[in-house]
Amino acid sequence: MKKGKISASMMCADLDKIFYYLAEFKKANLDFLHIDVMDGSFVPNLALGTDYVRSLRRSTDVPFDFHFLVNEPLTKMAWFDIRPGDQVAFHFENNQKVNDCIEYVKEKKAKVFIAINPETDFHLLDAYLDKIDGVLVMMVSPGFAGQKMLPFTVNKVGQLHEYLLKNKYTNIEIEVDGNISIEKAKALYQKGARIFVAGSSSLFKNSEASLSETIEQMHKVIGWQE
Ligand code: S6P
Ligand code: MG
Repeated sequence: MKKGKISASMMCADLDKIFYYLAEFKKANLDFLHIDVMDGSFVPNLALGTDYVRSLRRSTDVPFDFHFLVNEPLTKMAWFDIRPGDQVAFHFENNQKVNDCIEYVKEKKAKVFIAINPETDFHLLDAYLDKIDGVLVMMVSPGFAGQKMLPFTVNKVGQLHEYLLKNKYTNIEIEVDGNISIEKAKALYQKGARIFVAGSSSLFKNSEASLSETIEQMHKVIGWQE
C-alpha cells in the first residue's frame, strides 16, 4: 500500500519554538507544512496571514499544503506565493468559482485539492474528479484546532475511498484534517486516507515523546513499516 504523508499544521506551532520545529521537519523529510488561511467570514476565526506565511517560506524549503477556509478563494489565493510542489485546497462550500480555482492552482503547477466540511456530501464533487489531485475531508467543524473528531467522518472517508476506486480515480488522494492523533491516523490510513494533517493531537501535543519520536510513530501507522 502507498505510504502516507504528514502535513504539519502550522497554526498549532508555538512561535517560540518555530525554528526547532522547522529544523526537525526538515531532518525528518516531512512532506508538507499545512497552512490554514482563515478570513473570519467563511469560518469564525482568523489564521495565518500573508506576511507570516511569506516569512515562513523564507525559513524553510518544506513544501506548503495550503488550506483556504475563506470566502472568495479565487481572490484570496492570489495574495499568497503558491509554488510548484505545493498543494492547495480550497473549499467547495459557498464557492461559485470552483472551476476557476482549479485552473488557478494548476497554472501555479501545484496540486489541486477540494476541501469539504464534515456535512458536505462528496458526491457533489463528481463534476470535478477528472481535474483534481485530491479531496481534503474535514473531520471537525472548520475553524479551530483542538476539537474532537466527528465520528461519522471516519466512515465517510472509507466510503469516499471506495467510491474513488470504483470509478477508477485511483490517483485522487484523500487528506484528513482535524483531531488526527496517532491512533486515528492508523484507522484512517486503513480507510484509505493518505495525507494526515498533524496538529495539536499529535506533533504539537505536549507529550513524553520527542517530536522526532512522534513523527516516527506516525510514520509507522501510515505505511512506513516494511
Ligand atoms: C481547522 C484547521 C485544521 C487545524 C488542525 C489542528 O479548521 O483546518 O487544519 O489546524 O485540525 O489539529 P488538531 O489536532 O488540533 O485538530
Ligand atoms: Mg486545515
